[in-house]
Amino acid sequence: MASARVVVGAVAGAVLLPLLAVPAHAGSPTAPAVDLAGVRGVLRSALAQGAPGSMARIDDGGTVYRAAAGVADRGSGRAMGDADRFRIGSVTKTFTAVVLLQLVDEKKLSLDAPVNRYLPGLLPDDRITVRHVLGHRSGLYDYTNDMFAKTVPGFEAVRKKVFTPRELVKLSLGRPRTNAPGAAYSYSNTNFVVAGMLIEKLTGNPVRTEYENRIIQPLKLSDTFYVHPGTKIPGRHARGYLTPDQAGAPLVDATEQTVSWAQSAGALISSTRDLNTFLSALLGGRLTSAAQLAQMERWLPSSGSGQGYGLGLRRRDLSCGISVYGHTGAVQGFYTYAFASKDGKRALAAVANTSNNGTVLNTMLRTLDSAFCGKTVRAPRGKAPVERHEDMAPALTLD
Ligand code: REX
Repeated sequence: MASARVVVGAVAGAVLLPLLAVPAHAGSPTAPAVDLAGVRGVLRSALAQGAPGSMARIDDGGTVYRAAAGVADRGSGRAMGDADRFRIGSVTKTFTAVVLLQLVDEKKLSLDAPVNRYLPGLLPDDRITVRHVLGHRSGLYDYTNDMFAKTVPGFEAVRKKVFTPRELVKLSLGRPRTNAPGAAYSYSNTNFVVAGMLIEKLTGNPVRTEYENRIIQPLKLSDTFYVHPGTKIPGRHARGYLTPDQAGAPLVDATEQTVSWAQSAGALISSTRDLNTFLSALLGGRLTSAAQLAQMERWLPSSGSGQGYGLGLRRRDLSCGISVYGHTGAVQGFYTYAFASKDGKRALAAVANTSNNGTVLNTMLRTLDSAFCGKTVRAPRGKAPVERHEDMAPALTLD
């Protein structure tokens, strides 16, 4: 077993603390070395662009790289620490998909069966399958588009609200569907609310119990919680600051909220360590059968070039040609990137404690290049990328 070496590269405000140790690369011998200085530079840029704080952790074989910048709490001025918990937003979708794929392994669910087989009458179209829902190809409208059209008033209107999943689905069904079942990728939180309803119907338990029994406890994710409809983040955590739409308006502390508007689409709380453990376990084949992991990794094109979506799992093709697998998250006050290499041996989780700030979001994306491409971020001209998985699944695009 590889010995664990810890590398701390903490940045408080713009002041660099000294590195305590310089790691040798501990992952696959062919993988580029982690560029921790690059990660720290990205975290500092996010601060300059309006994030109060930012942090990242890379787990590479037995080696841990940590970096943090700025503050976790603007009130007290407490520095961001890489162990601070935070809201992971849509990275929750990967947890939800794993639970459902485990249920497929247990023969309790069929990916190509209509959702209505398990939840009779829920959806207005019997052609919408479980697979369509998990791949954002159902055509179910994303009710959050309307909910958060005005960022701060939209948030304050739901901050303390408790929805039933059926109420959220009803909001979606009040709008036309975006595409015929299976015909196109169209990102929608509605899909993963439906996924949560499937979990509850098939197991007879709340999603919280299933996350705990199937993922949190087996992987010993001691920073990971589903507290819905509770509003607080347990233990030491970063506060999250929502950026208003009006330039120059003060940030809104959004830390406390039910996240009931997202539930199984985005309400989990976690840490960078736990997210790395989770993705390494998933991609390392330790959470589902190989067959179900392969289903999660049947990529179809999603929005934006160099990206694919499987089942609750995103693929991003980096500038050096390496592809990474995981999810992004955006809930009020927090942006998250959680991605791992194909074999799960290297994982990165990076967070900024602000949201509704596209500049910060784009900047934080660059932590992926530093973590997985090292200093070499461009594939040589004319050379094919080293790793690509554009595994079209024709059966999924029937309409
Ligand atoms: C909600 C609005 C965005 C946030 C959303 N979040 O759909 C889900 C998520 C749960 O994490 N999605 C990410 C708000 C992107 C993903 O799947 O990768 N924005 C904010 C507004 C805009 O209110 N008017 O930025 O905090």
